[in-house]
Amino acid sequence: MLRLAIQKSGRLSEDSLKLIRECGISFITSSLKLKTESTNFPLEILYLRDDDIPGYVADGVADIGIVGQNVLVEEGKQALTVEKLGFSKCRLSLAVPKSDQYESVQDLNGKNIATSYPNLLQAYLNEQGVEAHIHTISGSVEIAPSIGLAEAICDIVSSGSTLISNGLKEVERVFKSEAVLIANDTLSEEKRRILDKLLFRIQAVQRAQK
Ligand code: PRT
Ligand code: ZN
Repeated sequence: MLRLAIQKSGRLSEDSLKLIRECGISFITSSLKLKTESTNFPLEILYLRDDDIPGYVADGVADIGIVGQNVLVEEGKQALTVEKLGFSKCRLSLAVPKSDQYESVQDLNGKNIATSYPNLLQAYLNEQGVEAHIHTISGSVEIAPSIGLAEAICDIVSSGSTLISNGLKEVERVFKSEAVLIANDTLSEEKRRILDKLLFRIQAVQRAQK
């Protein structure tokens, strides 16, 4: 039996469950349950916070998982990636107040930037040769400039409407993300065979959608 970790409730949940169902794998879900077993495939599903998924897969508590590349790379676990899944696409971007004069990323030198992705942001700033102060906060990043916590933010954007409604403009794209399938790198031969079967079905689903 292979253990798959998916997000319990959030932007990845619905499409993760949909993909598994499209692979012909049946299971009964209940919002109260923390795990469920498939009735027709050797798969057990664990429902977790997305941030915990890379760690659980790396430690072998779960064998495989579905998570956003933003979380995976922030946690330094990109080596676990097996397959890109094409949903939950978004980007990590820098944004500043709409009324600010902004010419280039060099304008961020010496500034305070609020983010939940300090590692991805630091890597980007190093690449660009910018020295800024990173303030790590766990949520509501978009309000940081208006409360005087930071002059800029670095946050996940998809439609861009959250930035606009907070009086901010997107100025740099730091990282592009989509959902990926990840796997523990020391799976038993038997689990590896089940994963290969699952991957074969996922690829068939993806081909059919093109
Ligand atoms: O509770 P748990 O920890 O599991 O969930 P979470 O709240 O940390 O994550 P969740 O469900 O918000 O997002 C899960 C994953 O979905 C992220 O890690 C991304 O890979 C992906 N994703 C795709 C997004 C978005 N689109 C997105 N728009 N994650 C977050 N957002 C947020 C963003 O933070 C901002 O507040 O939506 C807002 C911006 O959206 P727009 O459309 O207004 O630009
Ligand atoms: Zn999370």
